[in-house]
Amino acid sequence: MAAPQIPKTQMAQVFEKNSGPIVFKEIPVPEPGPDEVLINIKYSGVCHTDLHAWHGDWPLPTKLPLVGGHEGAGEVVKLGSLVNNVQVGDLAGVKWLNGSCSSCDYCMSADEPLCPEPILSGYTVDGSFQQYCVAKAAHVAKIPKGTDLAAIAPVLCAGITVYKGLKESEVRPGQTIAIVGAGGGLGSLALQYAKAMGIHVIAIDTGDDKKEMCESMGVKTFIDFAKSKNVVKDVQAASPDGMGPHAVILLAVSERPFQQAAEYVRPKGTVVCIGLPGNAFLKAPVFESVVRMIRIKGSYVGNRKDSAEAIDFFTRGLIKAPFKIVGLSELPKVFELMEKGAIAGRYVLDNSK
Ligand code: 8ID
Ligand code: ZN
Repeated sequence: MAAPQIPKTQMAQVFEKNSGPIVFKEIPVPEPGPDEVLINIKYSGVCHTDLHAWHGDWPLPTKLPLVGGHEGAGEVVKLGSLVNNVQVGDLAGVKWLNGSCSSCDYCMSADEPLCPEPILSGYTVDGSFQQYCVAKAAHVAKIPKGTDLAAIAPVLCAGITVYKGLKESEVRPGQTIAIVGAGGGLGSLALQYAKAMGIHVIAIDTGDDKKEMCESMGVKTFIDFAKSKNVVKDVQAASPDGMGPHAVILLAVSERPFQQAAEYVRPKGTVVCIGLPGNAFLKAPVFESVVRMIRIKGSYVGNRKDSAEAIDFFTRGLIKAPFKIVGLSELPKVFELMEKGAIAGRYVLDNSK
Protein backbone atom coordinates (compact mmCIF):
# COMPACT_ATOMS: atom_id res chain seq x y z
CA MET A 1 0.00 0.00 0.00
CA ALA A 2 1.32 3.48 -0.88
CA ALA A 3 2.28 5.51 2.20
CA PRO A 4 -0.46 8.05 3.05
CA GLN A 5 0.24 11.68 2.20
CA ILE A 6 0.67 13.57 5.46
CA PRO A 7 0.39 17.35 5.26
CA LYS A 8 2.71 19.66 7.24
CA THR A 9 -0.17 21.60 8.79
CA GLN A 10 -3.75 20.86 9.81
CA MET A 11 -6.84 22.47 11.36
CA ALA A 12 -7.37 22.25 15.12
CA GLN A 13 -9.53 23.74 17.88
CA VAL A 14 -7.15 25.31 20.39
CA PHE A 15 -8.07 26.36 23.96
CA GLU A 16 -5.75 29.31 24.55
CA LYS A 17 -6.67 29.76 28.24
CA ASN A 18 -9.09 28.04 30.63
CA SER A 19 -12.56 29.43 29.82
CA GLY A 20 -10.79 31.67 27.27
CA PRO A 21 -11.04 31.85 23.48
CA ILE A 22 -11.38 28.62 21.51
CA VAL A 23 -9.51 29.27 18.27
CA PHE A 24 -10.05 27.24 15.10
CA LYS A 25 -6.68 27.53 13.40
CA GLU A 26 -3.92 25.94 11.38
CA ILE A 27 -1.20 24.25 13.46
CA PRO A 28 1.67 21.87 12.60
CA VAL A 29 0.92 18.15 12.23
CA PRO A 30 2.70 16.52 15.22
CA GLU A 31 5.46 13.93 14.81
CA PRO A 32 5.02 10.57 16.61
CA GLY A 33 7.79 9.54 19.03
CA PRO A 34 9.37 6.04 18.87
CA ASP A 35 6.53 4.38 20.87
CA GLU A 36 3.74 6.43 19.29
CA VAL A 37 1.52 6.46 16.23
CA LEU A 38 0.02 9.31 14.22
CA ILE A 39 -3.72 8.93 13.63
CA ASN A 40 -5.69 10.85 11.01
CA ILE A 41 -8.79 11.58 13.10
CA LYS A 42 -11.97 11.37 11.03
CA TYR A 43 -14.53 11.86 13.83
CA SER A 44 -14.30 12.97 17.43
CA GLY A 45 -17.05 12.79 20.06
CA VAL A 46 -17.50 15.73 22.43
CA CYS A 47 -17.50 14.58 26.07
CA HIS A 48 -18.44 16.75 29.04
CA THR A 49 -14.85 16.15 30.23
CA ASP A 50 -13.73 18.37 27.31
CA LEU A 51 -15.87 21.14 28.74
CA HIS A 52 -14.28 20.62 32.19
CA ALA A 53 -10.83 20.76 30.49
CA TRP A 54 -11.67 24.04 28.74
CA HIS A 55 -12.99 25.58 31.99
CA GLY A 56 -10.20 24.06 34.09
CA ASP A 57 -12.72 23.36 36.88
CA TRP A 58 -11.07 20.17 38.18
CA PRO A 59 -8.26 20.00 40.77
CA LEU A 60 -5.87 18.83 38.01
CA PRO A 61 -4.24 21.44 35.77
CA THR A 62 -4.51 21.15 31.98
CA LYS A 63 -1.78 21.75 29.41
CA LEU A 64 -2.19 25.19 27.82
CA PRO A 65 -2.65 26.02 25.03
CA LEU A 66 -4.57 22.78 24.62
CA VAL A 67 -6.22 20.81 21.84
CA GLY A 68 -9.03 18.97 23.65
CA GLY A 69 -10.82 15.75 22.67
CA HIS A 70 -10.48 12.09 23.65
CA GLU A 71 -13.08 10.22 21.60
CA GLY A 72 -11.13 10.29 18.32
CA ALA A 73 -11.68 7.62 15.67
CA GLY A 74 -9.49 7.49 12.57
CA GLU A 75 -6.79 5.77 10.56
CA VAL A 76 -3.16 5.14 11.50
CA VAL A 77 -0.93 7.03 9.05
CA LYS A 78 2.54 6.83 10.62
CA LEU A 79 4.37 4.58 13.11
CA GLY A 80 7.19 5.37 15.54
CA SER A 81 10.32 3.23 15.11
CA LEU A 82 9.46 0.87 18.03
CA VAL A 83 5.82 0.24 17.13
CA ASN A 84 4.84 -3.24 16.03
CA ASN A 85 1.32 -3.77 17.42
CA VAL A 86 -0.48 -1.68 14.76
CA GLN A 87 0.01 -1.08 11.04
CA VAL A 88 -0.35 1.95 8.79
CA GLY A 89 -3.92 1.78 7.40
CA ASP A 90 -5.41 0.22 10.56
CA LEU A 91 -8.43 1.92 12.12
CA ALA A 92 -7.70 3.11 15.65
CA GLY A 93 -9.09 5.24 18.43
CA VAL A 94 -7.61 7.88 20.74
CA LYS A 95 -8.91 7.34 24.28
CA TRP A 96 -8.75 9.46 27.44
CA LEU A 97 -5.86 7.34 28.72
CA ASN A 98 -3.33 8.08 26.00
CA GLY A 99 -0.51 6.37 27.85
CA SER A 100 0.74 5.19 31.24
CA CYS A 101 4.13 4.36 32.77
CA SER A 102 3.61 0.57 32.38
CA SER A 103 5.88 -0.20 35.34
CA CYS A 104 4.02 0.98 38.47
CA ASP A 105 2.02 -1.38 40.67
CA TYR A 106 -1.26 -0.36 38.98
CA CYS A 107 0.02 -0.70 35.41
CA MET A 108 1.50 -4.10 36.27
CA SER A 109 -1.92 -5.21 37.56
CA ALA A 110 -3.81 -3.93 34.47
CA ASP A 111 -5.26 -1.04 36.46
CA GLU A 112 -3.51 1.46 34.22
CA PRO A 113 -6.15 4.22 34.66
CA LEU A 114 -4.78 4.44 38.25
CA CYS A 115 -1.18 5.00 37.09
CA PRO A 116 0.25 7.98 39.01
CA GLU A 117 1.82 9.34 35.81
CA PRO A 118 -0.97 9.07 33.26
CA ILE A 119 -0.89 10.80 29.88
CA LEU A 120 -4.41 12.11 29.25
CA SER A 121 -5.63 12.92 25.74
CA GLY A 122 -7.05 16.41 25.38
CA TYR A 123 -5.90 17.27 28.90
CA THR A 124 -2.17 16.75 29.61
CA VAL A 125 -1.39 16.25 25.89
CA ASP A 126 -3.17 17.46 22.75
CA GLY A 127 -6.19 15.36 21.87
CA SER A 128 -8.57 14.61 19.01
CA PHE A 129 -10.00 18.07 18.18
CA GLN A 130 -7.39 18.17 15.39
CA GLN A 131 -7.01 16.28 12.14
CA TYR A 132 -3.83 14.41 13.11
CA CYS A 133 -3.27 13.23 16.68
CA VAL A 134 -0.37 11.40 18.34
CA ALA A 135 -1.09 8.51 20.72
CA LYS A 136 0.95 5.85 22.54
CA ALA A 137 0.76 2.69 20.42
CA ALA A 138 0.30 0.42 23.46
CA HIS A 139 -2.93 2.20 24.42
CA VAL A 140 -4.67 3.01 21.12
CA ALA A 141 -8.05 1.33 20.72
CA LYS A 142 -8.14 -1.16 17.86
CA ILE A 143 -11.17 -0.64 15.64
CA PRO A 144 -12.19 -3.37 13.16
CA LYS A 145 -11.99 -2.57 9.41
CA GLY A 146 -15.30 -1.37 7.97
CA THR A 147 -16.52 0.23 11.24
CA ASP A 148 -18.63 3.41 11.06
CA LEU A 149 -16.09 5.79 12.63
CA ALA A 150 -18.66 8.47 13.54
CA ALA A 151 -20.82 5.97 15.42
CA ILE A 152 -17.95 4.38 17.29
CA ALA A 153 -16.33 7.67 18.39
CA PRO A 154 -18.54 8.06 21.54
CA VAL A 155 -17.75 4.47 22.53
CA LEU A 156 -14.08 5.46 22.99
CA CYS A 157 -14.81 7.32 26.23
CA ALA A 158 -18.53 7.26 27.03
CA GLY A 159 -18.96 3.61 26.05
CA ILE A 160 -15.85 2.27 27.77
CA THR A 161 -16.60 4.29 30.92
CA VAL A 162 -20.20 3.15 31.37
CA TYR A 163 -19.36 -0.45 30.43
CA LYS A 164 -16.73 -0.46 33.18
CA GLY A 165 -19.13 1.30 35.59
CA LEU A 166 -21.83 -1.32 34.98
CA LYS A 167 -19.30 -4.07 35.73
CA GLU A 168 -18.19 -2.25 38.90
CA SER A 169 -21.84 -2.04 40.03
CA GLU A 170 -21.95 -5.86 40.05
CA VAL A 171 -25.57 -5.64 38.96
CA ARG A 172 -26.70 -8.90 37.38
CA PRO A 173 -28.99 -9.67 34.43
CA GLY A 174 -32.60 -9.32 35.52
CA GLN A 175 -31.80 -6.80 38.26
CA THR A 176 -32.51 -3.06 38.15
CA ILE A 177 -30.14 -0.11 37.86
CA ALA A 178 -30.89 3.61 38.11
CA ILE A 179 -28.98 5.64 35.53
CA VAL A 180 -28.69 9.25 36.67
CA GLY A 181 -28.00 11.55 33.71
CA ALA A 182 -29.48 8.97 31.33
CA GLY A 183 -30.24 11.57 28.64
CA GLY A 184 -26.64 12.76 28.26
CA GLY A 185 -23.70 11.32 26.36
CA LEU A 186 -22.57 8.72 28.89
CA GLY A 187 -26.20 8.07 29.82
CA SER A 188 -27.32 7.22 26.29
CA LEU A 189 -24.49 4.68 26.00
CA ALA A 190 -25.22 3.30 29.48
CA LEU A 191 -28.82 2.58 28.40
CA GLN A 192 -27.52 0.49 25.52
CA TYR A 193 -24.91 -1.45 27.50
CA ALA A 194 -27.43 -2.14 30.30
CA LYS A 195 -29.97 -3.37 27.75
CA ALA A 196 -27.37 -5.62 26.09
CA MET A 197 -26.55 -7.07 29.53
CA GLY A 198 -30.23 -7.79 30.31
CA ILE A 199 -30.50 -5.21 33.11
CA HIS A 200 -33.71 -3.24 33.83
CA VAL A 201 -33.25 0.53 33.82
CA ILE A 202 -34.78 3.44 35.70
CA ALA A 203 -33.68 6.50 33.72
CA ILE A 204 -33.33 9.83 35.52
CA ASP A 205 -32.80 13.13 33.71
CA THR A 206 -34.89 16.11 32.65
CA GLY A 207 -36.75 17.45 29.60
CA ASP A 208 -39.00 16.01 26.91
CA ASP A 209 -36.16 15.54 24.37
CA LYS A 210 -34.20 13.37 26.78
CA LYS A 211 -37.34 11.49 27.84
CA GLU A 212 -38.17 10.74 24.19
CA MET A 213 -34.60 9.68 23.45
CA CYS A 214 -34.58 7.30 26.44
CA GLU A 215 -37.96 5.85 25.46
CA SER A 216 -36.79 5.39 21.86
CA MET A 217 -34.04 3.17 23.30
CA GLY A 218 -36.52 0.98 25.18
CA VAL A 219 -36.65 2.74 28.57
CA LYS A 220 -39.98 2.08 30.34
CA THR A 221 -39.43 4.31 33.39
CA PHE A 222 -38.15 7.88 33.03
CA ILE A 223 -38.11 10.12 36.08
CA ASP A 224 -37.81 13.85 35.37
CA PHE A 225 -35.80 15.13 38.34
CA ALA A 226 -36.93 18.71 37.72
CA LYS A 227 -40.63 17.75 37.79
CA SER A 228 -40.54 15.11 40.52
CA LYS A 229 -41.63 16.28 43.98
CA ASN A 230 -39.58 13.54 45.64
CA VAL A 231 -36.90 11.84 43.53
CA VAL A 232 -35.98 9.36 46.30
CA LYS A 233 -39.57 8.10 46.66
CA ASP A 234 -40.16 8.05 42.89
CA VAL A 235 -37.04 5.98 42.21
CA GLN A 236 -37.88 3.49 44.94
CA ALA A 237 -41.47 3.23 43.73
CA ALA A 238 -40.22 2.51 40.20
CA SER A 239 -38.16 -0.50 41.32
CA PRO A 240 -39.92 -3.87 40.98
CA ASP A 241 -40.59 -4.46 44.72
CA GLY A 242 -40.46 -0.84 45.90
CA MET A 243 -37.18 -1.46 47.77
CA GLY A 244 -35.07 0.57 45.33
CA PRO A 245 -32.71 -0.36 42.47
CA HIS A 246 -29.87 -2.86 43.02
CA ALA A 247 -27.38 -0.24 41.87
CA VAL A 248 -27.11 3.37 40.75
CA ILE A 249 -24.67 4.85 38.29
CA LEU A 250 -24.20 8.57 38.69
CA LEU A 251 -23.35 10.33 35.42
CA ALA A 252 -24.73 13.78 36.23
CA VAL A 253 -22.63 16.93 36.37
CA SER A 254 -24.24 18.34 39.51
CA GLU A 255 -23.78 17.57 43.20
CA ARG A 256 -27.39 17.02 44.28
CA PRO A 257 -27.89 13.50 42.86
CA PHE A 258 -24.62 12.40 44.49
CA GLN A 259 -26.28 13.17 47.83
CA GLN A 260 -29.53 11.36 46.99
CA ALA A 261 -28.41 8.02 45.57
CA ALA A 262 -27.48 6.33 48.85
CA GLU A 263 -30.99 7.07 50.07
CA TYR A 264 -32.85 5.31 47.27
CA VAL A 265 -30.53 2.41 46.40
CA ARG A 266 -31.85 -0.83 47.96
CA PRO A 267 -30.22 -2.40 51.04
CA LYS A 268 -26.87 -4.01 50.10
CA GLY A 269 -27.00 -1.97 46.88
CA THR A 270 -24.09 -0.24 45.15
CA VAL A 271 -23.73 3.41 44.17
CA VAL A 272 -21.16 3.94 41.41
CA CYS A 273 -19.92 7.52 40.99
CA ILE A 274 -18.73 8.38 37.47
CA GLY A 275 -19.78 11.99 36.75
CA LEU A 276 -17.25 14.58 37.87
CA PRO A 277 -18.95 17.86 38.82
CA GLY A 278 -16.28 20.37 39.89
CA ASN A 279 -16.00 21.24 43.61
CA ALA A 280 -18.62 18.67 44.59
CA PHE A 281 -18.77 16.34 47.58
CA LEU A 282 -20.32 12.97 48.27
CA LYS A 283 -22.56 12.83 51.29
CA ALA A 284 -24.58 9.96 52.74
CA PRO A 285 -26.29 9.43 56.09
CA VAL A 286 -24.01 7.24 58.25
CA PHE A 287 -26.78 5.43 60.16
CA GLU A 288 -28.83 4.39 57.12
CA SER A 289 -25.72 3.56 55.04
CA VAL A 290 -24.45 1.24 57.78
CA VAL A 291 -27.65 -0.53 58.71
CA ARG A 292 -28.66 -0.87 55.04
CA MET A 293 -25.10 -2.01 54.11
CA ILE A 294 -24.73 0.43 51.19
CA ARG A 295 -21.57 0.45 49.05
CA ILE A 296 -20.43 3.71 47.47
CA LYS A 297 -17.54 3.61 44.99
CA GLY A 298 -15.88 5.52 42.16
CA SER A 299 -15.31 4.21 38.64
CA TYR A 300 -12.83 5.76 36.24
CA VAL A 301 -12.73 4.98 32.49
CA GLY A 302 -11.54 1.39 31.82
CA ASN A 303 -8.35 -0.54 31.14
CA ARG A 304 -7.29 -1.82 27.73
CA LYS A 305 -9.27 -5.02 28.13
CA ASP A 306 -12.46 -3.14 29.16
CA SER A 307 -11.91 -0.95 26.10
CA ALA A 308 -11.60 -3.90 23.74
CA GLU A 309 -14.72 -5.50 25.27
CA ALA A 310 -16.76 -2.28 25.04
CA ILE A 311 -15.77 -2.00 21.35
CA ASP A 312 -16.70 -5.64 20.81
CA PHE A 313 -20.24 -4.95 22.11
CA PHE A 314 -20.46 -2.16 19.50
CA THR A 315 -19.06 -4.36 16.73
CA ARG A 316 -21.68 -7.02 17.48
CA GLY A 317 -24.38 -4.39 16.75
CA LEU A 318 -25.60 -4.17 20.38
CA ILE A 319 -24.80 -0.49 20.93
CA LYS A 320 -26.82 2.01 18.89
CA ALA A 321 -26.95 5.37 20.64
CA PRO A 322 -28.18 8.52 18.90
CA PHE A 323 -25.61 11.13 17.88
CA LYS A 324 -25.52 14.28 15.76
CA ILE A 325 -22.63 15.13 13.43
CA VAL A 326 -21.35 18.71 12.98
CA GLY A 327 -18.03 20.06 11.68
CA LEU A 328 -14.94 20.42 13.89
CA SER A 329 -15.34 24.19 13.39
CA GLU A 330 -18.63 24.05 15.36
CA LEU A 331 -17.08 22.94 18.67
CA PRO A 332 -17.87 26.21 20.54
CA LYS A 333 -21.58 25.81 19.66
CA VAL A 334 -21.56 22.24 20.96
CA PHE A 335 -20.01 23.46 24.24
CA GLU A 336 -22.73 26.13 24.51
CA LEU A 337 -25.49 23.52 24.16
CA MET A 338 -23.74 21.14 26.58
CA GLU A 339 -23.39 23.87 29.18
CA LYS A 340 -27.17 24.43 29.01
CA GLY A 341 -27.84 20.70 29.35
CA ALA A 342 -29.51 20.88 25.94
CA ILE A 343 -27.88 17.84 24.30
CA ALA A 344 -29.79 14.55 24.22
CA GLY A 345 -27.11 11.92 23.51
CA ARG A 346 -23.77 12.91 21.94
CA TYR A 347 -22.40 15.35 19.37
CA VAL A 348 -19.70 13.98 17.10
CA LEU A 349 -17.36 16.30 15.15
CA ASP A 350 -16.47 15.62 11.52
CA ASN A 351 -12.79 16.62 11.61
CA SER A 352 -12.67 17.27 7.85
CA LYS A 353 -14.98 20.29 8.21
O1 8ID B 1 -14.19 7.86 34.00
C1 8ID B 1 -15.01 8.67 34.39
N1 8ID B 1 -15.41 8.68 35.67
C2 8ID B 1 -15.62 9.61 33.41
C3 8ID B 1 -15.44 9.40 32.03
C4 8ID B 1 -16.06 10.26 31.14
C5 8ID B 1 -16.82 11.31 31.61
C6 8ID B 1 -16.37 10.70 33.85
N2 8ID B 1 -16.93 11.51 32.94
C7 8ID B 1 -17.74 12.63 33.47
C8 8ID B 1 -17.71 13.91 32.69
O2 8ID B 1 -16.53 14.65 32.97
C9 8ID B 1 -18.95 14.58 33.24
O3 8ID B 1 -18.69 15.16 34.52
O4 8ID B 1 -19.09 12.23 33.43
C10 8ID B 1 -19.92 13.39 33.42
C11 8ID B 1 -20.97 13.24 32.33
O5 8ID B 1 -20.40 13.32 31.05
P1 8ID B 1 -21.35 13.40 29.74
O6 8ID B 1 -22.29 12.27 29.72
O7 8ID B 1 -20.44 13.63 28.58
O8 8ID B 1 -22.18 14.76 30.05
P2 8ID B 1 -23.58 15.26 29.42
O9 8ID B 1 -23.76 14.72 28.05
O10 8ID B 1 -23.59 16.73 29.62
O11 8ID B 1 -24.67 14.56 30.36
C12 8ID B 1 -24.91 14.91 31.69
C13 8ID B 1 -26.38 14.66 31.97
O12 8ID B 1 -26.63 14.81 33.38
C14 8ID B 1 -27.93 15.34 33.52
C15 8ID B 1 -27.99 16.39 32.42
O13 8ID B 1 -29.35 16.77 32.14
C16 8ID B 1 -27.31 15.66 31.26
O14 8ID B 1 -28.24 14.97 30.43
N3 8ID B 1 -28.15 15.79 34.90
C17 8ID B 1 -27.71 16.86 35.61
I1 8ID B 1 -26.40 18.18 34.95
N4 8ID B 1 -28.18 16.93 36.84
C18 8ID B 1 -28.97 15.83 36.98
C19 8ID B 1 -29.75 15.32 38.04
N5 8ID B 1 -29.86 15.97 39.20
C20 8ID B 1 -28.95 15.10 35.76
N6 8ID B 1 -29.61 13.94 35.62
C21 8ID B 1 -30.31 13.49 36.68
N7 8ID B 1 -30.39 14.16 37.86
ZN1 ZN C 1 -14.84 11.51 28.12
